[in-house]
Amino acid sequence: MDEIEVHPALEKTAADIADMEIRGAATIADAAAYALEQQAAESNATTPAAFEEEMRAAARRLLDTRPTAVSLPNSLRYILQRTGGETVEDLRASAVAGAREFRQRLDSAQDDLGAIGANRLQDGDTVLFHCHSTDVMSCIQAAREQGKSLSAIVKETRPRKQGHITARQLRELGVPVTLVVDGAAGRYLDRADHVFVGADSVTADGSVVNKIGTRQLAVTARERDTPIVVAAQTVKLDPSTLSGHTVEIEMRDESEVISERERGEIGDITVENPAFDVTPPRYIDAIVTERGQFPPESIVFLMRELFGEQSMQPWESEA
Ligand code: RI2
Repeated sequence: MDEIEVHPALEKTAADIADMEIRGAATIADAAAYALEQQAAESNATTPAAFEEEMRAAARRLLDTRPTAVSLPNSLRYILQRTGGETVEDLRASAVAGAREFRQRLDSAQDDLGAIGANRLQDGDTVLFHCHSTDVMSCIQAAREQGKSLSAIVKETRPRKQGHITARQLRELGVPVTLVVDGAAGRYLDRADHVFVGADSVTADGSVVNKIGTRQLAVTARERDTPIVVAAQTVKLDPSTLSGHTVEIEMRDESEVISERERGEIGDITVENPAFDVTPPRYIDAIVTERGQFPPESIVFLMRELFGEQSMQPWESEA
């Protein structure tokens, strides 16, 4: 257990990520980077070793929140690998600069990705959506700015009904929305020209880890020949999968699925609430990143280029 106290603002960010007050892979990465920046800026450490140990403890606290979205460790790794120097002030300045650079890159990556994803959309197209993804919304916003008229079918996305967030934002972009329950997606795929989903992590073999229900949707979309596009900035690429690690699927509380009263009425049952699933590359047409559009099977080359030589866990304590 960490005995080092982290900054109260970082503690609050960690709690908000765990409670999903802060959610969405890119938004989590941005909030984590900002929290680490605050930790560095306001650290009272008096020696370089104490400063570095404090930063590692802060990163571990953030990592403890949710296990699946790789954007979180990728953001912490980016900053810790750029934190260096002989004095506390050097370390502080490099950590703050690293965090700011990371957040700027995240912002511009989403804009660049949106412009590429928008090219897939034609005027008059209907798009089917699952859950809520800021990377996906960036594609839609760019298409709307190009003057394309679109229609939307939005899956409710149980258990947390995050489709409602997508529906609201699509209305703000002037896109007419039809909201459907998850089980109706197959029927409505006949009306859709594309399925657009986000990602929490993308593995080296091109599998996409995303909100539960994505796999079922992708299999049905493939069967109907409806192209399925994944909008995922490169911060969603999981470098640990290059060396055979697997992505942990977060299991959330059963209270998101069933109330205590309902449970009592049913009797003795097990309730499971996995937040994510894994869609194999054969069901995905393209992964759209800020570096261009890739067939899922080729994403490994981009992953090697971006993460090839990096130390995997800079938040581990030094022996
Ligand atoms: P952006 C979300 O997870 C959804 O699964 C979404 O597709 C993914 O993060 C990516 O979101 P959650 O945090 O980074 O809502 O594109 O469980 O915003």
